[in-house]
Amino acid sequence: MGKKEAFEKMSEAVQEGDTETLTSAINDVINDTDPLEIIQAGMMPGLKKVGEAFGAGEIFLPEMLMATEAFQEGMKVIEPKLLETGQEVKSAGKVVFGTVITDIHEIGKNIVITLMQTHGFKVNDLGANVSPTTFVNEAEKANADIIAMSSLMTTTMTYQRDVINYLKERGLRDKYIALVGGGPVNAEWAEQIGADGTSDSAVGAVQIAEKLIAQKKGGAS
Ligand code: B12
Repeated sequence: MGKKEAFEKMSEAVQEGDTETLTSAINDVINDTDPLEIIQAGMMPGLKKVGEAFGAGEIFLPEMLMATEAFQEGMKVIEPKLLETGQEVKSAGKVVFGTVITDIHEIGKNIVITLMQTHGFKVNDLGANVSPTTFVNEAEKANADIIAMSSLMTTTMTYQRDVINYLKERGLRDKYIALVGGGPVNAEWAEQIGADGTSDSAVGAVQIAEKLIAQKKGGAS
């Protein structure tokens, strides 16, 4: 099977929540395809269509859940390959990463975390539904460089601002690089709430993290 055909099959399988077809299409190409390309060109288009159909009222929560389950099973096949591509480099920096309070979407966060790990970041995954207090306490405990927040809903993105305000309240704002991301987040929002950066892709997230860490370390010496 050609790559294009395999990617189309993956997208359809995600939409149908068909784990078996998805994992078999992934296995067909995994040995000679960039694992990130499989996620981006094969699996994510399927999830995007599911989101659109849900938004349009054409499908309901159970279908969205089935698509999620298939996606996550697919990730289990891809993740080891993705981690293999990472070189053992000295720690690029420490990150605490979570999805904001009342938001349980984790797929994007998990992809960004895996890619950060392949680039030498030490990431403490706080999971989903993370309160501002937990973000900041965990960052303090880990002596982190970066606090990274994911949010997938317009109704929860405001909690990213709460984390930043809470940092300010505790007099810790300048100690951390604050990164924000997730579906509704863009550069304008990041600037508005006083975050240090954002990206709409996992690759971009790693690049901005690397850039800001270099600036921070450069500035500190
Ligand atoms: C999968 C999914 C679910 C799954 C989540 C499972 C899980 N464990 O994650 C389930 C089925 C549980 C779910 C539940 C709900 N969902 Co939902 N869901 C989705 C869906 C289809 C895909 C999200 C996703 O994973 N995308 C793929 C990932 C890879 O993309 P991503 O998260 O954006 O991440 C990328 C970038 O943004 C970036 N990134 C992500 N995080 C970060 C962080 C940083 C720091 C940086 C730099 C970058 C970065 O890198 C990632 C990789 O490229 C979206 C539709 C959509 N188009 O987004 C709806 C969607 C987000 N859901 C929606 C809704 C409404 C809900 C529910 C409220 C439904 C309900 N009635 O119960 C609940 C919410 C429950 C809650 N309290 O959170 C709406 C939100 C609308 C809004 N208000 O904004 C959407 C947009 C669907 C729609 N069109 O209506 N959902």
